[in-house]
Amino acid sequence: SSEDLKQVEAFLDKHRTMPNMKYFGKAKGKNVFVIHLESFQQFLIDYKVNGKEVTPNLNKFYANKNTLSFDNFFHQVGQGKTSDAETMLETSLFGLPSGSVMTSYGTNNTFEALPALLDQRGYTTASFHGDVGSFWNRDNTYKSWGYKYFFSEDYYQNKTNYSIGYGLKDKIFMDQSIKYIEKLPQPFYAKLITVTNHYPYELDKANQTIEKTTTGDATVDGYVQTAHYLDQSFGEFLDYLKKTGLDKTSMIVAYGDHYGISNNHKKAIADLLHKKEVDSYDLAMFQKVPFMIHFPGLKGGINHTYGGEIDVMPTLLDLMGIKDTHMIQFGHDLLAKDRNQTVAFRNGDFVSPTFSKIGSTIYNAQGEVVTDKLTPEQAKEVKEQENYVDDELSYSDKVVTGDLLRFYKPTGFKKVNPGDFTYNYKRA
Ligand code: GP9
Ligand code: MN
Repeated sequence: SSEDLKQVEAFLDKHRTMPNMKYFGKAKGKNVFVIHLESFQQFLIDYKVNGKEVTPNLNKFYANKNTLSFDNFFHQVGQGKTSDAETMLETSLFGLPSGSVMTSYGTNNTFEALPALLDQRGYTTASFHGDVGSFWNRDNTYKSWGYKYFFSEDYYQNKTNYSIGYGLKDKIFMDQSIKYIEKLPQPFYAKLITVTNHYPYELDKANQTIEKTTTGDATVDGYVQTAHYLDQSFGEFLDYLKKTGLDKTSMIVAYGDHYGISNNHKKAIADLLHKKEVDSYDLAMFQKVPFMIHFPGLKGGINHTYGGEIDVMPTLLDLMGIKDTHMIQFGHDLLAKDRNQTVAFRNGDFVSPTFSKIGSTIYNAQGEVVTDKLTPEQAKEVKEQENYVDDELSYSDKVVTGDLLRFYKPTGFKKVNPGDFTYNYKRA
């Protein structure tokens, strides 16, 4: 009911942050590229196999003086995997405790999503993906989110060896996306979802241009090869942006959607990290994924704030100079100075620069178990973190399962009519 929405708003109002004026509006009017790096974990940045960099292009991008890179940024997905990442990034709502928001609620719920907000401010919005359009119910969800265009598998030429696993190989996908990108009226918001670096990390011989790791875990050892291939496709795409000058007029955002190596592979993970063994805290830290923002003139560097996917939309809105003081968003601008750095995982665990909770165990910032050693003030701090995490997850769930944005009437926001979209346009 609208009463429930009021409760949610009261909770959100208690935790609102102020935008950082050093960054607010700095990307106003620019095109936006969001590059979804499938299953890409932070540990791959600067990682080497036999002395060879796995991701040289992303490493360079990460360290570029005009790139803001976050090294304590966590994925927060649940069962909805990619779809949870997309939901958090573009609506600042969490995925659900089980299932997928996009699959179960994407078709009929009301959203205040990033594509719609941008559409209403004159951007052309488009999503690109080399898999069938119905995967994760994207074709319907994107209409509810206000995407003007969705270029899925059918819009790409597919020949023998063009696809592997879930869809078009990343280099071919990136390359063929260009002809559509070139037709988008500017400014545009374009999201490109890669897929080759996806479990079980298969790749044709010709594209295997780095050696596998040698943990002996067959499902893990191919990961660096597909990551290397993804990195090359990213490098080629950046070359295209440079060649056309689009790099000058665009903000480029790149992020990893979730882990590629699950916690079922502890021994292999320890091997990869050159450790004897890994504990639950190490595994929590292993959930870091890259989040990078780049545009000319941006004051770059490595930012150590703790955050996650839920925080992307408010961060981007602030950079684009779009006021979001009344929006129903569960994240907070990563550049805000007064933000709460407690990062919720979907199961209620959390990490933060002070304390982390995994299962019923509390860890300090050094990763030591301190469950029974907390001072009363520390115990109080942890309790507050726990409450905050429980509240934000359950309020977000209420918004989704109760379709509470039906009752939401912000000034200046027009509700999306999914019927306005067809995604049946001419193939190039
Ligand atoms: C397929 C894709 C994979 O279209 O985006 O999703 P995932 O398995 O990573 O959730
Ligand atoms: Mn994924």
